[in-house]
Amino acid sequence: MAEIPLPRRSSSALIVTDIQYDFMPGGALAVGDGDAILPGVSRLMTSGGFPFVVATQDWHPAGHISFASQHEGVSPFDTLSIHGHEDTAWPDHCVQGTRGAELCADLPWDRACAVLRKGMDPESDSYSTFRNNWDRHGNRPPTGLAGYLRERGVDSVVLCGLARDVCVYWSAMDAVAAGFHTWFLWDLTRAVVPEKDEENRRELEQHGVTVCTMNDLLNASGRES
Ligand code: VGL
Ligand code: ZN
Repeated sequence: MAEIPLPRRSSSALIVTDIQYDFMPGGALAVGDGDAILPGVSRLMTSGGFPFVVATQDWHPAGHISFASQHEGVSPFDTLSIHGHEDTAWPDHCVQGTRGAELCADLPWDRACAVLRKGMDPESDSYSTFRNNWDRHGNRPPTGLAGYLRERGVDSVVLCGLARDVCVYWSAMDAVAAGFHTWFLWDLTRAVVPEKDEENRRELEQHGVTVCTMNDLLNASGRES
């Protein structure tokens, strides 16, 4: 098997995506088996292998445009058009200030140098941690994370969290587009729609994302500092 190229220790950031109660079992937008990734994510956050750990937090105002409840006759997980782009209608989730929007207390958040909140524009969603979805002006405004990471000397990002096929997927695509070397820790993600796993994985790899596992990183002896 070909050797997997590894991120340089000194210039890589671990991005821990949307580990919030609403995405856990019993949450408003529960991702199947979402809690299974917590021990591994915790281990990586404390491994000392990443000089930068960034957390993201889905943080919607009540009545957010992505909620099915805001659209007549639309049910959660239906497809709808938002500002002319096909998107998914979600159950109400991660509403600012609610328990479901909190970061799960099981993880060592004291290790994070930044917590990036997203999805705050009432009229635009934000799956990716680098850019919002399409807004009413036809733009995908940047969140500023790419600049933050670059200013800190980061050239490589390693992604984990929820959901594999939504926020982690779009973060990986935008990370590559922004010029970062990008790793996707497949076993430290879970999907809303696992039936599309193979298709999504192929697309990620076609765009230049390296899909790997936590053990690929932990077992690697040759990870340059
Ligand atoms: C997410 C759907 C809606 C995610 C956020 O974190 O993957 N999915 N909002
Ligand atoms: Zn959301």
